[in-house]
Amino acid sequence: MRRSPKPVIVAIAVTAAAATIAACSSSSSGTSAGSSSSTSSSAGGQVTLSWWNNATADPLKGIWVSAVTAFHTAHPNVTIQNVPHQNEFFKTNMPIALKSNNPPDIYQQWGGGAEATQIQSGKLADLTQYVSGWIGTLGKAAAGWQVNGKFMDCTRFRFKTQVNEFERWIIQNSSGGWQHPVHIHFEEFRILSRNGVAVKPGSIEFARKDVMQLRGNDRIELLIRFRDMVGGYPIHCHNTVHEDHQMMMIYNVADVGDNNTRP
Ligand SMILES: [Cu+2]
Repeated sequence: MRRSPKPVIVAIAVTAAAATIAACSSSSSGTSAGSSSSTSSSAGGQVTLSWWNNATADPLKGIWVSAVTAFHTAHPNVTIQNVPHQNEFFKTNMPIALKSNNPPDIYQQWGGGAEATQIQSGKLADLTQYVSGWIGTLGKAAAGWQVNGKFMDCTRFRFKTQVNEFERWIIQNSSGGWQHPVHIHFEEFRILSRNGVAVKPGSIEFARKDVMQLRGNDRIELLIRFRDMVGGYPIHCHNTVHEDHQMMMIYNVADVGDNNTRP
């Protein structure tokens, strides 16, 4: 490696996650945007809540039905109406439901841009205080799609590389079985080794690439060269669900790089 004083190893570990749960506030106190859901009801100590989720098919559909039944058994005064919808439904109809002050009491959302906008509407309840005692027990399932434990931040570069230099990067999948097709923008790279096994001529992986197949627990060592252009570029998982929910980072090709080995 040409980079002095020693090659930079950029370790990029990806972790897994699922959607987040958002709840709509039914209180109008403290905010002019408070909603009044017509789908929840309370009478004689009995509460009925509507829940929109995307489990339209088994096995998850059956799991949620069982969960709703179990919750009602544990809390006989609470009935949850399980309402499955297709994924696209949430992108188009949740904003409409919120704008019309007729949202479900609980709904599924994927963290990221759409949820950020909905939070700004003031119509969602912050559940942090209610879940902080146990949410950690869910492990990665509640951790969000992250790179090196961080979500995408469009306002800053995670690291800088130096123009006209090479770097050696380590891309490590520690997400517990999820696969991530990782796409590096701007320059193509060469995979040097996968899980400690050198990639040699004749292997399909020997050619230059801009996307790598990062299978469960894979560790890929690659060589990447930055030629005559400077500027900011993204690295992201090419699974669009992961990508759209913050499994992404941006880096900067600059006149002077840095030695950040865990950006
Ligand atoms: Cu992914």
